Amino acid sequence: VKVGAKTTEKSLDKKPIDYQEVYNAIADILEDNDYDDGSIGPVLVRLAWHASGTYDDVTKTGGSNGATMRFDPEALHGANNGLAIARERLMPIKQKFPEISYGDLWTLAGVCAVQELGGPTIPWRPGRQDALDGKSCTPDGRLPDATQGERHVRDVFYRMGFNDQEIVALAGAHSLGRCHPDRSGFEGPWQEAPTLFTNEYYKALRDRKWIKKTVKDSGASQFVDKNNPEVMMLPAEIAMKNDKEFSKHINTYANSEEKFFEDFSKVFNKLLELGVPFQGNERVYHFKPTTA
Ligand code: HIF
Repeated sequence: VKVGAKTTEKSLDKKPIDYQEVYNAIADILEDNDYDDGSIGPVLVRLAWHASGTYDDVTKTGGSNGATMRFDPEALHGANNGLAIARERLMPIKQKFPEISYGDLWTLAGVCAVQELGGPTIPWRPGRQDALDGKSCTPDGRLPDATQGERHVRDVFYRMGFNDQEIVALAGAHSLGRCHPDRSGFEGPWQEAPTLFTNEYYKALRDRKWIKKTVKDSGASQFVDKNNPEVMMLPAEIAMKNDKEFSKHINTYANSEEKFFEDFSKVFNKLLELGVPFQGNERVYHFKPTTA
């Protein structure tokens, strides 16, 4: 029996997802004048990264596949404080495109936020499948602890499979967003324009005079710019600045935003794909920014 095109179409009950449409829908909800600095983009980038950064390259566990942060105990891990807000903000998108997995949605949202806030195009492909419960939640402690030093940063990112250059290329994402005393205990943005993706983070880290300060509400120790105490650096970042190998790369990216964008695009894509069981035939998307 010859199966006509019509019959074939009818028997497919699922319409393929147009991920550019999902991207556009997320881009549409980024701006919010009542939230932080006027955009929910930064917290979406943090959600994408915390979903992915639990990956362990030795046991091949963790990562954005499964979207296990929806479940306890991972939802309750201290490192994920404040990310329920990001997950809730994406629910209307999930309702509009119910076929998308949470892991795909969260990582796509991170890509969208970086691009819409002025960053480079990040290649992205679908393929994450949702876990049905919290059985594959990762143990607490896989994400970095900002109170620690460069040895700890290396331990955490080497475990994911990154090298020193890649760690520093990722770090520039802190050009976005801010710390919240009620989430991490730290306070403030890393530089004065927290809704613009630029290489200003590296310039600030390299060139400004950072002095130690205690956050009043939490008692946490952080570093602030001597000339503008509103902006901050985490203890882990000052430790990186004082590390010879890390500081070499900080200097490279402070000198060239172009090089930063090129390397960030590769390394953020790598982060978001850690542990994802791709079939190999997924289309790679290069999303068109809505601002262009
Ligand atoms: Fe962050 N990060 N991060 N981070 N992060 C915070 C906020 C953001 C670390 C600690 C913190 C990366 C690496 C590290 C973003 C993106 C990335 C906060 C503040 C802390 C403490 C949370 C809060 O109080 O709301 C440490 C120790 C890291 C290893 C060096 C990544 C590279 C920079 C991997 C990355 O992409 C973003 C975006 C935010 C801002 C969130 C917001 O709500 O504005």
